[in-house]
Amino acid sequence: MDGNTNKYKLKAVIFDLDGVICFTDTYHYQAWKAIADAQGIYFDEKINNRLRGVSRMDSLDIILERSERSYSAGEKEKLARQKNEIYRDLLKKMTPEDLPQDVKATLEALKERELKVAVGSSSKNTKMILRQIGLEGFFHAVSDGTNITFSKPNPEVFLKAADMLGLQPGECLVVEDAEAGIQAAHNGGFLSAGLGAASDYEWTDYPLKRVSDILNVIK
Ligand code: B16
Ligand code: MG
Repeated sequence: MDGNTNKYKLKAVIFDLDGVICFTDTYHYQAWKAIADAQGIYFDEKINNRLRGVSRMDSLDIILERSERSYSAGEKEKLARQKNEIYRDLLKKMTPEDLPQDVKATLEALKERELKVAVGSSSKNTKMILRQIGLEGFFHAVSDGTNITFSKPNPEVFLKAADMLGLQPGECLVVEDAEAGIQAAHNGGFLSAGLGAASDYEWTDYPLKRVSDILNVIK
């Protein structure tokens, strides 16, 4: 990444949580699968991929697309609450061992280079997850599902993170694994780096094979 070609020099990296910093996606899948099975609704990994970066209630709406009946607002609230209870029980199993070494080393290297680091996640469980994996208090800013009204692809979660850091969007690189997240970054005027399937979405500025690849492109 050539900082000179950007309007601003990069001063911060905003990390998505699920699918970038750690792999809670498997726990989301298990919890939603339990809910879908109990309701007799078909659910598979392909549908699960559509839930990446999407809020809990919007995720439920995607799952209910396969249902033969409609659900009242109250029923939906109950299902979302049950899913979250199962999910949080699974999260209790996480430890600092669930922070990939590549991610840990990258976060430390960014701090050594005096870049700011932040989290931009749709999850309302972000603080619990950071605590479980030993990253509580590590980030300069944490923007998550508890401080936003609009979920990705709305850029609110990243705009709030930039605001907490006192920086402009053009000064921050967003690292994402989800199409909704890459779109959110683009919509907010951020540069984006995409992992996995997000490495070749239309709005992805920098494809990554692993998180540490961002160290090769940030000067
Ligand atoms: P919660 P991210 C997202 O996290 C997940 O990818 C998505 O599957 C989940 O529905 C969403 O958080 C909300 O999570 O139910 O814990 O509030 O990728 O934005 O870090
Ligand atoms: Mg994600």
